[in-house]
Amino acid sequence: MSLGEGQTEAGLGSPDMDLASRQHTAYCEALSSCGVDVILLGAMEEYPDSTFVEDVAVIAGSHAVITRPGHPSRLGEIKLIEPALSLCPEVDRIESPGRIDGGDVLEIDDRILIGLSDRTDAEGAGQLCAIFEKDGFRCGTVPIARSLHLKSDVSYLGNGILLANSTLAGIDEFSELDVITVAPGEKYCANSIEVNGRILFPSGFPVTLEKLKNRGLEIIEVDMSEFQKMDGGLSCLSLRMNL
Ligand code: CIR
Repeated sequence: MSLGEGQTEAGLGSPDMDLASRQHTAYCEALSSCGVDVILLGAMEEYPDSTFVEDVAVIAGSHAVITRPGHPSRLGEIKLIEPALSLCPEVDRIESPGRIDGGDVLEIDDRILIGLSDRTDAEGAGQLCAIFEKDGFRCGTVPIARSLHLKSDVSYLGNGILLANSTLAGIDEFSELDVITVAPGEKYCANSIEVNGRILFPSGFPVTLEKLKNRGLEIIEVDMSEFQKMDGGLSCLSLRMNL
């Protein structure tokens, strides 16, 4: 496992590979427990960030778009994602010079919001919008200054509920949503996922966890410590398809 050689600015030290492997297995089991069929992809040792598979494709509905990841060390990951997307009836791709990481793409019902970050530029975002607008999505962009990706700071939990860090909680794009603000000091847990009505949520963030439970949300906690060391959020370990 070459995970520890990937890109990171977390400053949390090197991941423990055995623990990372066990955490990945537990993550897959959590997905399975939500009634999802999990397809496990083979390791790509030459691409240490390839476990963060969310960045190399965007799937909305049953339409997949292969991205052009924004960090040069990750560009080659896209060549191996295509076979895994063969279940999707429609597959498009972002063309050069556009750059976009899937971590910057947030789907909110019939809307797609794209973060313009160090990894995602206006050209890449424009191409993605053009593709998904044909499917009836309303698309827009939002600048991301302080985080790796848009979804480092915000997650859509379904039923009009959004979980967001205070930096983004109040923006106009979310004005019609029921926004739960992440507790101070718990920034990492803003990245969570809703799967068939349950929320996969990183363990170790008790104040925000309580807020979600108080809303009646059903939570499955998943330990993400070793992936957090590599700047990876919970969403980025999987691509979710609704076929
Ligand atoms: C990177 O810097 O590209 C990886 N180390 C982390 C990517 C995390 N991706 C995500 O949260 N969508």
